[in-house]
Formats: sequence, structure tokens, C-alpha cells
Amino acid sequence: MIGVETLDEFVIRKQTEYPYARGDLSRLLRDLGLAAKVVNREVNKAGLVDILGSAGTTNVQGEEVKKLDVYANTRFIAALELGGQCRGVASEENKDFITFHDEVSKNAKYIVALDPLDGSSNIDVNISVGTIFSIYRRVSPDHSPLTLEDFLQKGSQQAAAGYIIYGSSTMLVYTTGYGVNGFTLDPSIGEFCLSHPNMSIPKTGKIYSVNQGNFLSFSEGLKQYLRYCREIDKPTNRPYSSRYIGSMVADIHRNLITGGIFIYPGTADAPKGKLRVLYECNPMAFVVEQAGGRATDGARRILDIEPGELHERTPIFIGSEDMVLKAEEFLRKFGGC
Ligand code: AHM
Ligand code: MG
Repeated sequence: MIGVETLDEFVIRKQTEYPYARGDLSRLLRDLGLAAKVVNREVNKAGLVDILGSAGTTNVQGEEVKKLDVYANTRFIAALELGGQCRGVASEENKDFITFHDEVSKNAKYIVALDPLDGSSNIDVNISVGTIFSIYRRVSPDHSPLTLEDFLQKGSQQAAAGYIIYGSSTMLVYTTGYGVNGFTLDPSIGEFCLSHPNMSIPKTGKIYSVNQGNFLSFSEGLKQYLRYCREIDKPTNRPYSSRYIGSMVADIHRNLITGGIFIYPGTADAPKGKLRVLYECNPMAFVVEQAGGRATDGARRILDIEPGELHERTPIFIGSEDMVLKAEEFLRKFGGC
């Protein structure tokens, strides 16, 4: 296409810039792009067919599973298995990791951690949801069965990561550690087209995103930071605006473009917060850091966490560097996470 670069073209062009790249990762990214298009088709017609509402089961975290969660999980896993570049998958929807055993996948070097449909409580009310993915090179020997250690790697080891936002338009945003690029799905040609090259997050912003309904169970440090966000101080652009969609992908995507901070903290009842290290926090942290932002658990870099289990959770403070640093300052001074 003249003047428009598609995701597939972009991925191949990037691959040729690295003389020793074998193209496996490129093919894996294209497999994810294909699955995203299929899931997008279903998300877009969710109100028309009988896939809205609950599937009548709960997932491994005891949360209600929506039918589109099940659909997205199946589609992404099938695309990765068929593509042959992925040896196995850990998903929010599955208690244990899955290993692919077919002849092609047996030789694959990569594993994927996946949240197939994040923010799923928003599905029934026509609000943006997302898919989050994280790609690692396996650490166990090639051709041998996968082990838990292949998945319990630090986020800093990610080979690539990104998300798809099913919003007013559908976008795929990803990084391989060389900056962040965003592609918007053009429904008329069915292709993701490069629309946001070299994305960078403003150093500071005017938006803070946190579920303030939980205010009373926040730490003193976070309460004080939120008071700071609401204070009037023209030179520092305060008060900030409060924006909370309840879809992490959508909240962070907006902040990535406009500047802002997204917080899901630990609380008295849930000291590790809600969001999962492997397939929610790590990939979003990789993207945001690559765009020039910062992501910590209030003290420690998210990408340095050593996960102890597949579905481990962590508090997260992520977004514009200056805003995250300021929140950390309050946590240090008044305590908490
Ligand atoms: P999910 O993976 O079950 O959809 O949960 C993750 C979502 C995030 O997208 C969002 O930031 C958060 O849950 C909202 O939680 P809360 O309603 O507690 O604020
Ligand atoms: Mg999720």
C-alpha cells in the first residue's frame, strides 16, 4: 500500500535491520496480530450475538469469566499454536501453563504470557477492553519440555511485549526493546497500519487514574499523594484530572499519549494489589519504560520483580516519570505502597 505501512510490513522491515534475526519473533508478532483481528471482530459485534454475559464459571483467581474472555483465550492460544513459533502459553484464564506438542512448536524458542481480555467487566457496557501479551525466550534447553522457570522470568528479560486496545478504534501497540510503535486497525482493508511511530510518554501530565472507591483502605503515603493531586497549584498544573476507566489497557494507553499516572496499589486487605506481574504489569511496564516512562511497585522497578508463581500480583505505579517519582516520594515519606 502506498503511504501506509502495515504491521506485517513493519515487522519484516525491522527484522531485516538485525542481520542475525531468524524471523521467529517476527512471525510470532504477526500471529498475535492475526488473533487480535479475529477477537476484534467478535468484540465489535458483542451486542449482536449471544456471547455477552457470563460463561457461568470462574477463572483461577475466582473471578467470574465472561464469554468473550473464553473466546479471546481460545483464539489467541490457537493462533500461537498454529503459528508454530511459540512453545507454550501462560494465561490469566488458565491455572497452569500450556505446552504445545506438535512437531513445529516443539522447536520453538519463545513462550507467551497472556491476558486475553483485560477489563472484562466492561464488556457488557460497551467500554474499551484490551489484550496484553508478553514474550520471552525460553530458558530451559531447546526441544525439552517447558518448565515453570521458563515463565517465572523477570520482566527485564522480555523479548517483546504489547497490548491491543479494542476501543473507538482498535490499536496494537508493542515494543521489542527498541522503542514503542502503535498500529491502528483499518477495518476497510483488515490491516493494522502504522499510525503512532516512536511513541513517547510526556515526562509529566495532568491525569491520575486510581480506583478512589478504595480510598479508605489505601496507605497513608498514597492518601497523601492523592491529596497532593487535588491541591490547587497553577505552576505544577494542579489539581490534576481524575480519569479511571477500570480497563488497565485503556487507562494506560490514554496516559501514554497524554501523560499521566495509573495506580493499582496494595491495600490493607490485599497488600499485593490486584494486577498480575506476568501478563498485566510486566508487559505494560516494558512498553511504558520504552516510551520513556516509569513503572514501579512504589519502590522497586516492576521489571526487576522475580515472580514466584504464574499468577503473582503486585502493586503498580506506572506512567509519566515525574508523576511516578512524586508518588514514590510520598510513599517513602508517609509509608505504604
Ligand atoms: P481483569 O483482568 O479481571 O479484567 O482485571 C483487571 C482490571 C484492570 O483492567 C483494571 O485496571 C482493574 O481490573 C480494575 O479493578 P477495580 O475494579 O478493582 O478498580
Ligand atoms: Mg486482566
